[in-house]
Amino acid sequence: MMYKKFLDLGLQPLANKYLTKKDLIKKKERLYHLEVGFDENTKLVSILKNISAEKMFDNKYPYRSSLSKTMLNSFKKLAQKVNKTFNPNFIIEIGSNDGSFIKNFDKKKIIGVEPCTNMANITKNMGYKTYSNFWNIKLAKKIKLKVKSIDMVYAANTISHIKNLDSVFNSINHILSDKGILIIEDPSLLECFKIVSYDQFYNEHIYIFSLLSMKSLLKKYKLEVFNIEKLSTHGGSLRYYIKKDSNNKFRINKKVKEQLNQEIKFGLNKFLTYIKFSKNVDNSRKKLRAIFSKLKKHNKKIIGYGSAAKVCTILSLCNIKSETLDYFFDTTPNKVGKYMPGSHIYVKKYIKPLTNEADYVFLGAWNFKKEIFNKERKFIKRGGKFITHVPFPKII
Ligand code: DWN
Ligand code: SAH
Repeated sequence: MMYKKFLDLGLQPLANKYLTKKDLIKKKERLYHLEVGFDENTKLVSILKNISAEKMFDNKYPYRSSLSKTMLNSFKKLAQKVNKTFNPNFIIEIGSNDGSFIKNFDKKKIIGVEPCTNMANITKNMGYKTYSNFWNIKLAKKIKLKVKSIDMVYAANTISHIKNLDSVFNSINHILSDKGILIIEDPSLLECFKIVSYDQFYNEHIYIFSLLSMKSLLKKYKLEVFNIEKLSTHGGSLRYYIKKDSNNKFRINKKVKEQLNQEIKFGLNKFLTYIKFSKNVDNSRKKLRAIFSKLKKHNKKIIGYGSAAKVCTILSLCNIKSETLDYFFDTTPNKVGKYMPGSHIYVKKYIKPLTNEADYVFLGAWNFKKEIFNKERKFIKRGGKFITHVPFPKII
């Protein structure tokens, strides 16, 4: 792959490595230069430097999908649809995290693969067979010896985290029955570019896929997208329904062509579009900094809401630290009481809806704006203000 660099996001920490007070004193945090490139051949977009997976996905991974109602609902809806439409005999979920998807299925019909042992233990304790491993051919062979026919593989927000795509798809091909289907969902590059959500890039997100790149990738493995769904989760995602080339049971839905046309119309096949995006990011950075400076000049108190991994990219790029944002509210047990990587802003436990904690609240988890604004409607009604950086920096 020949990636042409188009975006420089500066020095960034690992976005899920929260620090204790002790860590802060010892200052043992490492920063990595985060740059993003485009491969004109495959149309794949990737960060340029990769950090070892073992470093990022260990036994202390804090992120839990189940803490967002939006995600729980999205997984539940998909489970219902899958049962109705495909009625699979046996499913494997890659990147099962804390079980938000697999808990919708019978324990005999699904297994999880999750390298973070603390997360894998959660689903094991729920009674689901879970392999605490990275997805690779060795594991695929091991599982295939035990389960006869696997007719569905699902991976949400996970394939984008795995560097070696050859290994990912060869292993899936090995395990998936000829009539089986693969469902992948990940943030959509088109949506990311449209709303300048440059925070989709952080060290865990090695790739941001488009249908264009997914299609060209899959060809190599004799796999094919036969349908897609646009999702509003994670700021705009695409769900790809994929089959083996040899499987003629499914027709290619016209949505596939429509999405491809939209991506081409937007220019995702041209490097110039990527250069434009980089300029948009720079403008977004300047505008957000201007908003914060102005508010601080007027001595306003600002806090953050939702210490998402994505927030790290914004805070590091815009050089926002605890002088500007007093603290972040978050619901994640393994984040509260610790300091955010890079910015070292303190994470406070979110207990109840906002009252008058601050003049302005920076929306870190902007992708759950609907869920959050619904929860905080009283605060908003009383004139409480939020700051967001998408689709452009503004106060709402
Ligand atoms: O790709 C990934 C996605 C699936 O999850 C991983 N690499 C890591 C993670 O990314 P993220 O941290 O950017 O995801 P979220 O789901 O946007 O994070 C939201 C954060 O906000 C979580 O820490 C939970 C928190 N939250 C909250 O405090 N109150 C969320 C909601 C909805 C709330 O009401
Ligand atoms: N599927 C969940 C979790 C996404 S977070 C959801 O959509 O909400 C990304 C998950 O991928 C993490 O739990 C991480 O441990 C897992 N992951 C990262 N690399 C992986 C790999 N090589 N194989 C399997 N899972 C992996």
